[in-house]
Amino acid sequence: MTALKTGTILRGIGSFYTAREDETGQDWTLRAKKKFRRERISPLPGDRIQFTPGEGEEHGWIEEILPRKTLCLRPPVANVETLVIVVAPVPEADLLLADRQMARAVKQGMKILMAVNKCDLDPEMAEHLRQEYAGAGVPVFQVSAQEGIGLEALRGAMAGSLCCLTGQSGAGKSTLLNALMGLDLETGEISRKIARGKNTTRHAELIEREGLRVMDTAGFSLLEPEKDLPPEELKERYPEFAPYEGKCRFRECLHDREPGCAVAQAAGDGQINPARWERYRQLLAETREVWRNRYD
Ligand SMILES: Nc1nc2c(ncn2[C@@H]2O[C@H](COP(=O)(O)OP(=O)(O)O)[C@@H](O)[C@H]2O)c(=O)[nH]1
Ligand SMILES: [Mg+2]
Ligand SMILES: [Zn+2]
Repeated sequence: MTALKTGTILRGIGSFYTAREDETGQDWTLRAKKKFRRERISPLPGDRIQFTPGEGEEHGWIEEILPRKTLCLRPPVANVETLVIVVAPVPEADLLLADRQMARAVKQGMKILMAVNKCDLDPEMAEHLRQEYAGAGVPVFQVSAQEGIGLEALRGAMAGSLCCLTGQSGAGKSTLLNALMGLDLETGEISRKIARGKNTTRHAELIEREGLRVMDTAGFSLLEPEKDLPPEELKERYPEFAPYEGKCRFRECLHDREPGCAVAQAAGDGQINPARWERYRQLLAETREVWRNRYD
């Protein structure tokens, strides 16, 4: 009986997984024990596991999947610790989308960074967003993946944490990953081909390089519709509201436009960024709508 090893799953192709052993950094080919299928658990990239290594050319076995710290569903990946939201002047930044993703990440206890890419096209944008997100405690990095500007600072903030980049198509995520990690991912409209037999489905893969650990996902969205989010829980995902909790006239205040709302007041005074509050109200309206229709 070989001793169990611990490691992290980098990727899965069909029923085969590649995992990197903690102790040696060696990569192993593994399959999942049958019990996982019975338990309806699929090993995911990012999963921390215990495994029995195979001997020679034989594959080994995944024996245990350790508890997940976070779970993203589209595509499914485990244990992402830091969400890097990439926005750019072109295509025009959708901050409602950014806020929605941020709220999901806050819920899971992820750290959030914002990378404002293509600063060569608009040198003002990052400073503007820095003000907008200061209250939320989100660090904003001005970068140009193409011109190689600001990459060291962003790399420093990402180091040591399992990161995932998200953002609108065309914001420059692939270009940024290439620049940060010295990779050669395809950018632009051409989809990335995965040269493994017929399997050309886009997948997720944990890449460790240059001191960074990044979950490379083609078209990561994190946006599994949240059918079970009670409207009153949305506000808990806005760190800048926290100092005002309990200060509204009504205890059950949703910080929409209720009389005596301390958050609305703070947004009016500029203590809370008014644009963030307005977008919160849009997301609140959406959340209420989904909640009302949750049994449909
Ligand atoms: N001007 C400028 N263009 C960039 C920059 N970064 C990426 N791009 C371009 O933006 C387009 C989309 O980039 P891509 O990395 O494929 O975006 P993705 O869809 O988010 O992965 C490509 O044509 C890139 O060359 C940048 O810093 N400045
Ligand atoms: Mg891309
Ligand atoms: Zn209120």
